[in-house]
Amino acid sequence: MPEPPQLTPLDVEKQRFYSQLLSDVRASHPIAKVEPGHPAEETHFGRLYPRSRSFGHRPTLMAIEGNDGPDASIKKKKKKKRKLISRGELSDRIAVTTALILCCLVTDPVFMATVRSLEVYLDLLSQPCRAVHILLTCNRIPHKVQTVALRKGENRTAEFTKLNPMKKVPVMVDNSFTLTESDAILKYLASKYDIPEHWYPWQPERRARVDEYTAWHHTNTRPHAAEVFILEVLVPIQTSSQVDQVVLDGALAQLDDTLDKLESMFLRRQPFLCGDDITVADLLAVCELMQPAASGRDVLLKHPQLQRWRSRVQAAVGDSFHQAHAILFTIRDRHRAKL
Ligand SMILES: N[C@@H](CCC(=O)N[C@@H](CS)C(=O)NCC(=O)O)C(=O)O
Repeated sequence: MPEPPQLTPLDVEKQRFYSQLLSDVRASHPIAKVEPGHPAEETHFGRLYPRSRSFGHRPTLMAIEGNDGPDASIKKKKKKKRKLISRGELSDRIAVTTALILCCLVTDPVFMATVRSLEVYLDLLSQPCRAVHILLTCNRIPHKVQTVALRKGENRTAEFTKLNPMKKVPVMVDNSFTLTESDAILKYLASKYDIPEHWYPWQPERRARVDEYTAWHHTNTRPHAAEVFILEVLVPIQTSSQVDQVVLDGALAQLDDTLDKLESMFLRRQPFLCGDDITVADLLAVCELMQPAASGRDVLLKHPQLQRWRSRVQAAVGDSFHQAHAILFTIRDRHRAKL
C-alpha cells in the first residue's frame, strides 16, 4: 500500500477564501448536494489511508505535499507550488470533466453515429425519399441508406412489409423507432437532430406555416405532379404503349393550376414557400416538381417565379440536390438522347 500524501490543513483565512470560491460550483451539481463528510466515504478512505490526519468530519481544504512530513513541507514551502484541493472540489472537478467529455461526445456526429443508428429505407426515384435524403445529407446527419428498389418489388418483401405494412418508401428507423410518411420523417429529423431551426421552426406561427403547406401539398402538388410522371413515363414503360396525349394535357392543366396557386398563395411575398428561409416544405415541393423531368419535361418552364424559387432551394441545399436527383437526371438524359 503506498503511503498517502501528507495533507496539511489550510489556515482559517485560506479555508474561508476557497470555500467561497467553491460554493457555487458545488451547489450546481447534484453530487455536490450530498452532505460532505459522508460516513461511507470516510470509512472507505480511512481504510485505505489509516494514517491520514486530514479527512475529518467536515471537508477541510488541504495543501497536498510530498511524503516527507509537515516539517519538510514547511522548508519546501517557498520552492514548491502548492496544490490546493478539497474532497468537494475533487468530486466537482471529476463531475465537470465527465460532463464536458459527454457534451463533446454527444455533439460529435461521428461519435453519435456509432452509438445511435439512423437508417432510412429509400428509392431515390421516389420524390418523398429524395426530400428525406436531401435533409439528411445537406445537414450532415449521420445515417445509413438501405435501398429499396421499387422497380424490383423490394417494397413487397416480408421483411420490408414488417417495417411498413403500407409497403411504401420512405421509412426511417432511428434506433428502435420506426416511422413512415415523408412529412412525419422530415419533421421528426428536424426536431430531433441538431440542425438549423429554420428547417422546421419552433415558433408556433412559423411552424404552422410549414404545416399549412405540407397539409396542402399531399392533395395538390404531389398528386398533380406525380400524375404527369405516371402518364408520361411509368404507363408507357409498364404497358409498352404510347403516351395518351389527351389525358396528359388534362393532367398538365391541373398541374398548372396548382403551380399558379403555389406562386400566388405561397410565394406571393417571400423567397421560400413558408417564409424567408428554406423549410422541409420546400424540399417536399421541389422534389415533387422535379419528377416529370424523367421524361425531359420542365414543368416550371412557364413559371419564372417558381423557377427562381427552385434555384434558391438548389443554392440552399448545395450538392445534396444533385446527389438526390442523380438517378432521375440519368433517366432524363437517356430519354433526351432517344428523342
Ligand atoms: N405519403 C407517403 C407516400 C409514399 C409513397 O407513395 N411512396 C411511393 C414512392 S413515391 C411508394 O413507395 N410506392 C410503392 C408502392 O406503392 O408500391 C409519403 O409521403 O411518404
